Amino acid sequence: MRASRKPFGKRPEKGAAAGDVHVSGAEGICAEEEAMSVAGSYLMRAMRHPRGNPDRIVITLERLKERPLLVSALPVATIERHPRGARMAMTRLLSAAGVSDSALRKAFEILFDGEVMRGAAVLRALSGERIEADHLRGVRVSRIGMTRRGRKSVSAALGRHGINTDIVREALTLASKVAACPGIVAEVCASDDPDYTTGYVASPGLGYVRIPGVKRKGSARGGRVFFLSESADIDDSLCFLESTPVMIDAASGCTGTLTVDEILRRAHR
Ligand code: WAQ
Ligand code: MG
Repeated sequence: MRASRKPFGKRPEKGAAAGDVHVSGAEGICAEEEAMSVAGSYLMRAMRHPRGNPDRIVITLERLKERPLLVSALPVATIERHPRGARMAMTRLLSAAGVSDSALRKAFEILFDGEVMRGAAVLRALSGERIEADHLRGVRVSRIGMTRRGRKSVSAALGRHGINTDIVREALTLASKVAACPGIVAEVCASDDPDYTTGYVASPGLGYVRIPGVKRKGSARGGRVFFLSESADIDDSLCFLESTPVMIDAASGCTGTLTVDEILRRAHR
């Protein structure tokens, strides 16, 4: 699903959707008999979105031709509020995962200073070179979902810590697919919902690390940045993210709050 609206004060260009403001997007994998109710729930989400009223909603359904790849969810942890701020926590985690200072600076600009994108920006983890072709659209990770078994096991693990919400489950599903992408180094995310201020850093070694207070309440900024290794083949990585169907089939556990040091100590690369 993709919901957007025309920017205020500008006359829409003829037939163009390119300059539209992103309101909401969602994607999933479901059985054919669930398609109607899933599409209905996406429609409802688009129409009641805290980012405002869309004037265009597109829902696309595709029949999958290949069996989804089954992966485990990343292990989940939440960090304690960092004394030097959430950005410092993000910086320490991403540096540990192998992201350079210059790539980090670029990522923060994209997340907190730029126009909200519909998808994710993709940067080389060392040079910070921006790879994706369309800087407003970015790369949209699609064809993601959970098997019934995966949903049960993830819901149970998250539920023990009171975080079994749609937002967390969907973000964990996306991050677990991204972590399985060839050439991926790490991901950073801040929600674009004005009232949702918890973001995350994820990587194959760190897992899914939730970071409270990454932005001010009420701010409609946010975004995602994927960091790729310098040697990653762009076409392979982007094709995996956009097209390969991936489903979460099991949880890998969930812990309560930890300090950044504790997370770095238990991380594996
Ligand atoms: N593929 C690529 N980028 C995406 C996708 C996607 N499928 N969906 C969203 N984005 C980008 C886009 O730029 C959005 O503006 C940005 O990410 C944020 O999307 O555990 O709600 O859907 O409590 O607002 C994190 C949960 C929630 C933390 C993230 O993201 C937690 C969230 P949102
Ligand atoms: Mg959002």
